[in-house]
Amino acid sequence: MRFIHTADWHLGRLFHGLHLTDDQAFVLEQLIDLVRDAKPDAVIVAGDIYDRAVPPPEAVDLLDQVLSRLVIDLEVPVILIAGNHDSPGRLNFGARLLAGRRLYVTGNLPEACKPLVLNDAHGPVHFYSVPFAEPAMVRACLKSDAVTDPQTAMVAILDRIRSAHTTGERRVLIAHAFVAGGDGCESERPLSVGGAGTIDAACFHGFHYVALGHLHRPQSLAVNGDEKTLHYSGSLLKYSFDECDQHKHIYIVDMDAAGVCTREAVWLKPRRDVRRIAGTMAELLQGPTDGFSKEDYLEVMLMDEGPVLDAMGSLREVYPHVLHLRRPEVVAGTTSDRPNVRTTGDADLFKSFFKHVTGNDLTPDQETAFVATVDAMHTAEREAAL
Ligand SMILES: [Mn+2]
Repeated sequence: MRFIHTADWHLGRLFHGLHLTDDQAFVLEQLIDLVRDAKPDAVIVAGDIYDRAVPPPEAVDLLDQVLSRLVIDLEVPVILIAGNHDSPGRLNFGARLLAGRRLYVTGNLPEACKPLVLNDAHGPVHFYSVPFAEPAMVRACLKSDAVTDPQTAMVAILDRIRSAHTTGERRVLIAHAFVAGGDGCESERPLSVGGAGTIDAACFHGFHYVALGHLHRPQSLAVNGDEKTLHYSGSLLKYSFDECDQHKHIYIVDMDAAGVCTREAVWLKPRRDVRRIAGTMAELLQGPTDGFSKEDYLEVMLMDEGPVLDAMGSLREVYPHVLHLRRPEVVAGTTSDRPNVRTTGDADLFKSFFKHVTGNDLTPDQETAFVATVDAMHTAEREAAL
């Protein structure tokens, strides 16, 4: 049995105000090529299909196209579950109809978690879809007072799966959860208010492969000392600047007759990389020195010590996709040679600003003109207030 494990597509995501749909389409095109070449028996997307409950039409259209090409053109079954960003009810639309074409969608948590059974030369493999659900939802759905938090909710769901299906079949679990010990990043939305909302990895015993979504960094965690079964594929793209050093990929998983899985990580090349760069304006405006593309999405740490006029505008002439500007704390804060804006008069503040911007001292004539202008403004303000 061969399947592809991916998660956290977040279709429709905005990145610093920018729509990422074209970037998402770019890597999903590579996924389709990969499916055509690797010929998996199924493709799993472990939640956060969309970035929000009501996604923009462009995101819905992209998902429609990708799924149609995988399921209809390439005839590969696709298994989707809802993540915490998805609307369970909206994602669930048409689930029974779509299952007839081998697109298996689980938005709402089902009362009875029946497996999807796919066969290979060695027999059946059971795929269990556990969409993200709030503990209160799980408590109501399972009618179990023992469910009070994400941990007890997952335990209740998995106990039910294990008790209903005790035969020795090979089994894969698909879920969207924060497993304790996992390494998070800025683009994940917390799963619970107040608490960490994490689940012990030990809960996930008894499955040959646990295909997880939620954490955007690809990573594996040990289940009772076994490091071979529980994996996060990570998100489709880098969705925050603190992910700039990560490598995003998907897994091709091969399961043998005994259920033992081996994984191959395949990197999907992004249309534009997400990077952090640093330097003074003069250095940065000379262009990239380390061979990276000017077209990347950039967060720039500006190292100049004084004010810089229209830094974003100037940088974007060289790097069109600068999305965020930062200044080091020590520069933005209180360096000793900067005037204190609370105690320094207007004229002295302006002198200091003028010197930073032009490199020259204010001439006596210029200072006189500045003082006269400010006085006139103050006078006008006072008169207007009377
Ligand atoms: Mn996510």
